[in-house]
Amino acid sequence: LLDTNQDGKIDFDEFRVCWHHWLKQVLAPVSALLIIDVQNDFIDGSLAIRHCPAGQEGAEVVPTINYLLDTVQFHVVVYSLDWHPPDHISFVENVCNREVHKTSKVSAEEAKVMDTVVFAGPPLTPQMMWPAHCVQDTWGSQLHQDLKILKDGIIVNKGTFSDVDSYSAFWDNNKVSQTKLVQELSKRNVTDVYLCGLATDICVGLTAKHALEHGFRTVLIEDACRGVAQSNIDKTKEELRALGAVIVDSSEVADMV
Ligand code: VGL
Ligand code: ZN
Repeated sequence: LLDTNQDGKIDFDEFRVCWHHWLKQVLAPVSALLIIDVQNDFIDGSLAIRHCPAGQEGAEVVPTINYLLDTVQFHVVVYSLDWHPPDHISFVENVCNREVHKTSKVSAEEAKVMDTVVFAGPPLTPQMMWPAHCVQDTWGSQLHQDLKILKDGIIVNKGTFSDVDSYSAFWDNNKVSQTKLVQELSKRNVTDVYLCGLATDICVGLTAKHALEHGFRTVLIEDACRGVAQSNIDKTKEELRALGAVIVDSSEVADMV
């Protein structure tokens, strides 16, 4: 599989790339469970998933995730938190305080939840509108009270800058800034990431996509996630499969790690 030089030696650079991309995954796998945004606002608060078209209780992920934490020996556990300042760009309540670009189909006056507004840049940012949610240091941004919190779990905040949203726990939506997540995983030699939490078709999905781009073996634990809209959940799963992700049930994970 590895090309050799004319003198029959393996090229070091090529070995290094192969090591990072798949030899390590076979010879020295290190697993991480990424628990995405299991926060009050997505469960009982302003963006509760039970009020969305897919209509299931966000809280249903909690016992499944606790079961995974109790029965599977992940090397690393990460809790991501949607962690917005009060003046965040995604809050529909803030539209009138921001400059909307002339190309925006929706004006500041008519903008409502789930409309896409284009804000003046740079960069021009099409932004889906949400009710205020997961404001830093409020009840809504706290992890669900029944979720098991490991004392050596790593907390990763995202969406912390006022002017850009961040569905993914890796990159912001403009792919300009990164959270500390990839650094935390890399320094622990993580090769395989397992994803669960809220919402399948938004934050879990985009985090999984970015995990694949970073070269992690990526596993979505389907029954440990809940989503917003069924058609988007299906689309997300199809996209992730095409990109090389594996989609499993929580009962299958113990045999994989
Ligand atoms: C999310 C909408 C806005 C999510 C975050 O965690 O899926 N959705 N911010
Ligand atoms: Zn958010």
